[in-house]
Amino acid sequence: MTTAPERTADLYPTRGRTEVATPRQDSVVWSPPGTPGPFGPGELAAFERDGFAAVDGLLSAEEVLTYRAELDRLIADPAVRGDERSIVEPASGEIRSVFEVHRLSEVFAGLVRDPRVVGRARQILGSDVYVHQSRINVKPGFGASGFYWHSDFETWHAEDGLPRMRTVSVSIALTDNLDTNGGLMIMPGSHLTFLGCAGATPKDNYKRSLQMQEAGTPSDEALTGFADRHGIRLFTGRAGSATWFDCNCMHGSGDNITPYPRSNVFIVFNSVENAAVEPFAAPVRRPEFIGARDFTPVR
Ligand SMILES: O=C(O)CCC(=O)C(=O)O
Ligand SMILES: [Fe+2]
Repeated sequence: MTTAPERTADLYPTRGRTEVATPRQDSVVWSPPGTPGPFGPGELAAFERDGFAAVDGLLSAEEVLTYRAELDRLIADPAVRGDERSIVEPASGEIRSVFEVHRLSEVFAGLVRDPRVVGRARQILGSDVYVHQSRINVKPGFGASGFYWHSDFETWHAEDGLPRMRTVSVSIALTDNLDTNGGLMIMPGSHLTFLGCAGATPKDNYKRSLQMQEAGTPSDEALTGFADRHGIRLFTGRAGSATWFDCNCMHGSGDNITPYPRSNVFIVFNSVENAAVEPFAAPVRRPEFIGARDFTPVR
């Protein structure tokens, strides 16, 4: 075996023979205390401790209407439906997710550049940022399936080659997120432990994992330990509210069997100082619409 000198050290081993927990090796909030921005100092401290911060009314009711109309336009467009960036529900054939919405749509590109959005990402990550991934999870009513428990960073490290935990997501509600329609659940404080998952990554894993996650799934024992230690918090809020969460939060959501859609846009910001390298635990890179390789900072 040869060791290429340029290979980036793997601080977070995963997809080996056994599940292994590693303490977080990275900061959570990267900007120095007192750095100005949309988040107040108390909010940043809570983000550091819990791994998330909820922002009520990030968007006005009027803005929500604009983004909702754009979502409706996208999912009604046969060209979008036929695009590889649209993922359909295996059972109903309805659109489950649309990836790279900030490239598909000028309206969502504007949302990424909005200072209320990118400003918070810069404040948490302490640098310029680029978009590693964007997606809308549509979650229509009457049976849209959920997202099983996972850490996003586990996948982004294993399959996309993000070296360090310097990545943050925002989930912005485009419909009301109720306590019944499949809202996001996070285990507070779980972001401080990296759970390396057991099992090698199959080639083309992403095609299956976008419909139903398998590789990168924590064991029942580990999830029980995490939940007993940290508890589980459900995020609800009116359309226009937002949840910021660290890349290593243990999170997921249940099915939506209500009549009411739960449609949220997710934007994943990565620090330009943490650009993707080769995957740490997968045979091939995922496509760029899932894991970006264009590291141009958002301006
Ligand atoms: O939409 C959700 O409820 C969760 C989505 C999620 O965790 C993801 O897209 O990585
Ligand atoms: Fe996720």
